[in-house]
Amino acid sequence: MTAPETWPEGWNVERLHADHAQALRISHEFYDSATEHQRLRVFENPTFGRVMTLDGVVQVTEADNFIYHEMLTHVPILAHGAVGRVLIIGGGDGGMAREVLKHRGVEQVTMVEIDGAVVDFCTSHLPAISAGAFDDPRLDLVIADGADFMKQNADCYDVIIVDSTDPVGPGEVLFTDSFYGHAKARLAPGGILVTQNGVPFLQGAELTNTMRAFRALFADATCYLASVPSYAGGAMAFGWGTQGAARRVDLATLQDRFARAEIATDYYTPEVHLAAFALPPYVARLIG
Ligand code: AG3
Repeated sequence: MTAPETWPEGWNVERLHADHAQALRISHEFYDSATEHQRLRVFENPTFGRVMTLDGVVQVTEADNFIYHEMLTHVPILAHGAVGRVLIIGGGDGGMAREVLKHRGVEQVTMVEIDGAVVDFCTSHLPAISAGAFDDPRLDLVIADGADFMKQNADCYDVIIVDSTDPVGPGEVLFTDSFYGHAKARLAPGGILVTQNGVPFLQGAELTNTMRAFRALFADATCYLASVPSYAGGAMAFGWGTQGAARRVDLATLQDRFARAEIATDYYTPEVHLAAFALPPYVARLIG
């Protein structure tokens, strides 16, 4: 049986997977229109707060975005220990920049977002996500294709964060071997690449492909996990690639760095950080 043609009015139905859908009730609609690149919708849900979807797929919610953003920023930044420059690919809602900029040692953040409309609409309709990040003088916002930028740019970064959509539509190029190769070339010595890699229970092939590419490029290639309620289907995987030894950082060192950073978190702790790299066998098998 195929999914019904029409879904109940007043719900956002996410059809990212062949055999699974997720619906969120819309208690108030703020915006729903096509940008130059994709369909963008911002609405209110009583449990998740304001929600932003791209082509129907939940990207960010006010209530649970802290999990995703804290884990893609504090894990690589604190594992590295001396991050000055960060590159964010995607991240138009500003949540990633918000968490990166909490690190006082970070001098410069370059954010490359393909869709300027996402930045504009999130700044006006979801200001709590960026929380002022776009006004920080350390942030350099570039509206451009992330894959082109990675090819053409010559700067080096201590951490590169790929905050992409899923590998359908505009985000697809951000999951290719050539993109990962260009990203590696933009890492400073000891630099770390982290990526959004989907929910492995439902998107196993995506993780397998990225990890195959990472293994060919990096001395240390793996993924780590966190469960984000609005990314349905179980834990989400984050790709991790580096030539350095940042993954071997011990708990005491992380605790010391985290204490000095004086950052308040709702998900990240040094203990959660180390535990996130423990992979259940169903995920370990997918990464090969
Ligand atoms: N971008 C990642 C959304 C991935 C959703 N995928 C899924 N549910 N499988 C989030 C952007 C937040 N800055």
